[in-house]
Amino acid sequence: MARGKFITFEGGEGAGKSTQVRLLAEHLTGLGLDVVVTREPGGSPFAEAIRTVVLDAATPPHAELSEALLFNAARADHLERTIRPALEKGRWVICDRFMDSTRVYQGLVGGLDQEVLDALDRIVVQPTVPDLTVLIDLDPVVGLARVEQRRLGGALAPVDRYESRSPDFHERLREGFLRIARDEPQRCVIVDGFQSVDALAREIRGHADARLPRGRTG
Ligand code: T5A
Repeated sequence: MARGKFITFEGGEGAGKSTQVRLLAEHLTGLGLDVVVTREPGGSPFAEAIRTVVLDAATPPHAELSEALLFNAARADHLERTIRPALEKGRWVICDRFMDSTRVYQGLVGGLDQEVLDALDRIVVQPTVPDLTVLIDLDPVVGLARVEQRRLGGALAPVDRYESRSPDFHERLREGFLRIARDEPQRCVIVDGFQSVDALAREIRGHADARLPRGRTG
């Protein structure tokens, strides 16, 4: 059986990742594909337990290395229990955040050495590098306003440890994601998150259909 395709979504807080993950999954399911939607940190029972700990704003700040190890511990379990078995069965996996989030949050912005991150990627991720990564680029002021609006609208999600950081932190996140996507154009596409939900979904569908022909095996 042909291996399924692995698609990841990346971007800053409130960029619209979860919304677009859902819409792309609906599109691909409509085409007859067997689609698994998942997220990071999380996506398996152990990884979800780590998510609770690592995103809890009530605990004091962690050292960047501890965070990177925790995100990667969650990722290793997620890959082993959820992502790789699905791909091997020919299912398509769409993941809300993945390795680029660690590279940006803990690496480019957090200051952790690139060598450490490269080593963790080699140990944990390879050979399961995404076939396509969609970077939703958005002014962080707009993204954070959307998150706040959602909270005021009744979604009772607590503020996580990153949402409350300074505007400069979020601007550096944006630049970090753009740098990775520009350095790896064969894997990544950059889309403008300021469009309407529907226009953005159409653009992302176009990229997925063009870059990941359904007959092609992995
Ligand atoms: N993290 C994660 C690390 O530091 N290292 C790592 O290795 C990993 C994997 C995860 C946190 O963990 C950090 C990064 C993060 O801080 P999370 O709860 O998963 O935290 O948070 P986010 O991924 O940032 O998810 P959000 O839900 O905050 O944002 P999304 O998914 O980008 O946005 P979405 O789709 O939920 O939309 C937000 C709001 O905007 C509206 C939606 O309806 C929603 O209300 N919206 C739009 N409004 C107008 N126009 C559009 N085009 C819109 N699209 C969505």
